[in-house]
Amino acid sequence: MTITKEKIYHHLTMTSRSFAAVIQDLDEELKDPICLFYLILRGLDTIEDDMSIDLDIKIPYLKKFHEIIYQKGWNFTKNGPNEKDRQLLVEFDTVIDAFLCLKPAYQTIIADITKQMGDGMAHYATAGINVETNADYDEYCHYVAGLVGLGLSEMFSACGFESPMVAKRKDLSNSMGLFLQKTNIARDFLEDLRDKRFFWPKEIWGRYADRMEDLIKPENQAKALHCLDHMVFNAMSHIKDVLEYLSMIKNQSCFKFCAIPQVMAIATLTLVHNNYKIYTHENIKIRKGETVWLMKEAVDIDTVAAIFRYYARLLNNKTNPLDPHFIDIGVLCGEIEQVCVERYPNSTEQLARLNAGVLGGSTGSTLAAAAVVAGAVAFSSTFA
Ligand code: D61
Ligand code: MG
Repeated sequence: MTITKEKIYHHLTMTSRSFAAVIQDLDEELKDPICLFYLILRGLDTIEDDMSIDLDIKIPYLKKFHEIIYQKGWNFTKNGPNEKDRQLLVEFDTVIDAFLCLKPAYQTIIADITKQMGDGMAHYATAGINVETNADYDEYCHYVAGLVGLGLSEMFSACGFESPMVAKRKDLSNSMGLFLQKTNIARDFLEDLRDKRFFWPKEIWGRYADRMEDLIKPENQAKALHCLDHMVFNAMSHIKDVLEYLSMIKNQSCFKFCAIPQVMAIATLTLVHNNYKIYTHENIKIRKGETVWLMKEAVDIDTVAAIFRYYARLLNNKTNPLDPHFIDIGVLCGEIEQVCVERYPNSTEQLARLNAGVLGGSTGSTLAAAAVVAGAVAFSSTFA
């Protein structure tokens, strides 16, 4: 049993840069269930992501993965040698053993979400099916990330840490996943293009290019930045829901677990915004010092609201007035500011503290430098 436990947390640290720390800081009751929820979906995603597996093999595995997690001894060795999390599936029997030790209520939630996600992935993996419309984009992101939010909310409510209302608000739980996934999809354009995975909806990129791969041509730079601006605007539409969801979370360990990925996402989106490097470089990431700062500060709703106000201002200042969504982004940033001032009045005081720290303190120099590198006219906000 202890052998299995060690293996599980080994798999977690091997497969996740961003989620390993927040999962390990959860209260004892939820730590193992959420760790296994993560590993099972990461296993499923490792089949989805592998473009070297034939569709007639891939699709049945995606659809039956929710049954596979009950089959002691099962593992999978058909991933290509370079697939990043292939080892997790090679040793998946250790994940299954630990899953079968969970309380049945958690097993049921995990299996149910795995079934829905596998069906959705199978649909979008099918030849000839692509992310065409904005509605498709929301649907695909619901399958691969929104459903994770739904499952987590069910776990929070099932164990009594949070009110039943958290599980009832599926719309808000879904938005938690969509904001994270859409930020990744905007950031990972070049990597996904290289692997022939197309997640940007044609309804958006089709307004700026005839073929998606034309966006990286140097002569299309202006169009490419307009398209990116559109993708950033689309992702930002979930921010108000994210703040409302976070305001319902009362348990401290659940709050940090939920809030840290979201503040990392708004910081990442601010870095991505109006940044041509998205089309020329893979692995665009926020700096280590900025991550450390965010993980330290994202402890309560007032500070998290202040962090969102901070980045909304920075992001707004990076918008080019010639961008087609210059006004739309300005309006959204204004709405974020307004919602925060109305519902989280203490965020104003927190924002002043954050700005003072950024301008003066030791983390400050890192952040100010990051803002300058990002090309922002930092701290001179239209809202100030
Ligand atoms: C609160 C806290 C964490 C939340 C949340 C609410 C709501 C949703 C999510 C986490 C899910 C966010 C997913 C965003 C990152 N995207 C990916 O990892 C893509 O794969 C999606 C399918 C597998 C989802 C696995 C997952 C992720 C985070 C979890 C979790 C399960 C379970 C519990 C807690 C967090 C992306 O992966 C790229 C890659 O292979 O690295 C892709 O293939 O598009
Ligand atoms: Mg995937």
